[in-house]
Amino acid sequence: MVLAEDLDELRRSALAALEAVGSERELEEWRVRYLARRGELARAMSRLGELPAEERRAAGQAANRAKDELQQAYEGAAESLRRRAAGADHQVDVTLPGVPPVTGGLHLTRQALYESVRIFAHMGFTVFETNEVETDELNFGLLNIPPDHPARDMWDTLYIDDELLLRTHTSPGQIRAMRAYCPEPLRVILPGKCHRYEAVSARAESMFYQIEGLAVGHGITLASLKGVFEAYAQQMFGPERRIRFRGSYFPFTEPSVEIDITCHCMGRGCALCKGTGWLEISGGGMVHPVVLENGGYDPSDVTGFAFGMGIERTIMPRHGIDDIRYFYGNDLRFLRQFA
Ligand code: FA5
Repeated sequence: MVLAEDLDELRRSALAALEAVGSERELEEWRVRYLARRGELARAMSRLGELPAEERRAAGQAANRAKDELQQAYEGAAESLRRRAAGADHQVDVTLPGVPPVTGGLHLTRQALYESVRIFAHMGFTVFETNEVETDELNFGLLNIPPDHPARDMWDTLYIDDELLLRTHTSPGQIRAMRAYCPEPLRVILPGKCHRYEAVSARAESMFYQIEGLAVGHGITLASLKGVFEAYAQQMFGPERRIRFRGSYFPFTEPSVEIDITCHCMGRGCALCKGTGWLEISGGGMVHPVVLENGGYDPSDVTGFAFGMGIERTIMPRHGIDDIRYFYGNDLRFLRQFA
């Protein structure tokens, strides 16, 4: 039965060719070659009439089966091509190069805050968090700076209304901490954001961070402040560093000092320290008796020291940063150097 064998061969080669089809165009070429009116299958079937009558029926049935099978295979291939095209957008090309994930990092100020907190924590200080929006009374009045006191000019203030303001320093937290701890002795640091209505320059920002330190108890002297501050400076900036006190004035400390640290030029004199060998990093002093009283303590019983340092100005020399405006200018080229 030569025709039947030809049909079988045709069916197998058509199915094999369909396996290799990968596009709509190739599928159409396949259909024209095998299934169209003048295609190979139609040509083979046209030979049915040449067969003797007794063979024609069985061969005709075999031809119809081959035709049905190829037609079904054609429709299946068309459907899978359609599905592949619809899902093409979602396909993952595993050979493409990867996209590195963008990782963030701690801001330079935050790193210095954490480092400072760790150092003070080892000396027994606890972090006390206080308000960024303060009352005039806490920011000034209870710190021994009544209304119209000339010392108010030391802090150019951003007021929210007659009573509320953005704190100009972390010192109002002293009152809050004392009221929270009194009558127990306390040793706290108060890190936080401060705001001043100031002309911005290479040395001054309108928003910056301070770390306030406060210790109240028996037998606390200016020498305690010196010891604590020297230990901090040496751990933060290097064991060779020294500090010195210079007489100063703050209404809430008596006596008051400015605290300087030896410059990294180690006294040889450089542009940063203007040839003096010293850099100012903090204000400080013994807590004024009026302030102790406002915090709830009896100044005839206990004493205390306090300091307040600006974080940005303190770490600028360490990183060779000559302009404070880089800190919050949000220039990633600057920030990434410290991430
Ligand atoms: C005060 O703010 C006092 N509250 C410090 C203090 C606390 C004294 C406790 C005594 C006892 P002063 O205004 O000097 O003081 O600011 C302290 C530090 O904050 C400065 O040494 C400086 O490092 C930083 N600082 C002040 N103003 C700015 C500013 N505009 N930009 C950046 N840092 C500033």
